[in-house]
Amino acid sequence: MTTTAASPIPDRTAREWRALDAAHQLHPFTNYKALAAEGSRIITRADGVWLWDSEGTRILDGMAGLWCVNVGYGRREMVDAAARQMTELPYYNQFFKTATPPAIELARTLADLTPRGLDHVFFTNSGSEANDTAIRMVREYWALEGQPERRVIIGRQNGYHGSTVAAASMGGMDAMHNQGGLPLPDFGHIQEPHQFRYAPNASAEAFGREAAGWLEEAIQAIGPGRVAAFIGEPIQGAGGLIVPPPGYWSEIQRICANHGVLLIADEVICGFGRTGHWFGSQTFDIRPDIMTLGKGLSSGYMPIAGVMVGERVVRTLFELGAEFVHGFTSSGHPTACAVALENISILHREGLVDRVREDVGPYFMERLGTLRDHRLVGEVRGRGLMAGVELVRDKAGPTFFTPVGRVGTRCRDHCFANNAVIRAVYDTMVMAPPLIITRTEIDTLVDTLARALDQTERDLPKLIP
Ligand code: PXG
Repeated sequence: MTTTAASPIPDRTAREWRALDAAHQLHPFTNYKALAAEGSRIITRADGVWLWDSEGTRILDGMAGLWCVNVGYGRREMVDAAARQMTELPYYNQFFKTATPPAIELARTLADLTPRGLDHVFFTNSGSEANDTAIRMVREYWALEGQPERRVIIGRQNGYHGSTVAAASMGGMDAMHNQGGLPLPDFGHIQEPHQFRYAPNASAEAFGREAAGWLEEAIQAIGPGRVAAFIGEPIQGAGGLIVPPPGYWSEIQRICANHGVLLIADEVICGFGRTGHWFGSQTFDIRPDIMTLGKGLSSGYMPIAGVMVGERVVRTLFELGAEFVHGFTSSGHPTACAVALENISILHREGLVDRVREDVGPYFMERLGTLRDHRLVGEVRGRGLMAGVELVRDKAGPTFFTPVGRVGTRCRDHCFANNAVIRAVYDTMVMAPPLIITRTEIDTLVDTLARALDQTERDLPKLIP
């Protein structure tokens, strides 16, 4: 096959792109008036851990896109996998008793890769859809089991499970609940296990037991006969990089088992090596009934996500179920599946997961640890290649900043101005670089954050009255 067509994307100046963007796009999670006034930064290309903008500036991507570009940018093998599959069969669906080889092969691969007992997958296009699917599936499970009143799903404050109406209800983001009348009925939330905020001076073990106990209290308050499932990210990402204290997950597991409540692990961020194992569930020894995947499944090269479903639910769906009336046009999209397969094979071939656990992950945490002495830094926490640096007004106490988020946002802006993408969640600086990052690049990332912290400290009198 020969390709002769010119690129459908014309050459435009940065100014033109910015003007057209403001004129025609509504961005996700964005204040439209503020963005239109400021203009967006136009990212034009990328390689490894580096991005380039339309001015030609090179930027270190400390967030792997949005926690997803695990194998890094510029992978020719991924392009070839997509081109091969698009040439052979660019699209076909999996409705009406049809299937395609890439989807079947990816399903088999995921069954091997994920913890034992999770042997079936339902493909979706996004993490939000995966979580939405999980909601429908657990409620169908309980209906088939003759307990249709078991509908409530318990999540956590500042948990993030996506932006569809149901996934946002299951998440615990107040700002999202405040728009559009969320949460929907039959969702509950418990506090997240954020020790530094809720019990900084307690022992980690005692706090772990206390925080898991909030689930027991919620189940009792709702009524055990009404609770369908509990969902949690092994490490909460978008909610501020909350690493659970020791013993937390084993206690959660015990409480769920005790009440027959299904346990859903949202691995959309933690999956595919981020925490130094293939899945966060392995890092914390969680044995979920259902696991949702996304992001790193294709390293963001194609939109694809999915729900891994364990034996308990699968048996009921097979034996008692009629039709599961749910699915998307692109569930199991062949090109996305081919790219995901190549992505997994790169992770294997290059030993990237082991590298996170044994080499760059510990190095990253060690280098970030040097920031603990900075006047603004209250806590440094993380695992593998995901980390948070929480800023405080005063280390004693600690005393947090009010208003929340202003100092973090300023620090984030300084990071950007110094050409590193680092996120601020409230006043926690959050990083999740591509898994291929080198030690030298980690040094650059941490040095950039250190410089931004100094600049932010100098701004404090203007920021905080
Ligand atoms: N679960 C988790 C744990 C996530 O982090 C989703 C589900 C939803 O996935 P989709 O593919 O529908 O976006 C996510 C997404 C941020 C940020 O600013 C995080 C996400 C998405 C956008 C921004 O940290 N996580």
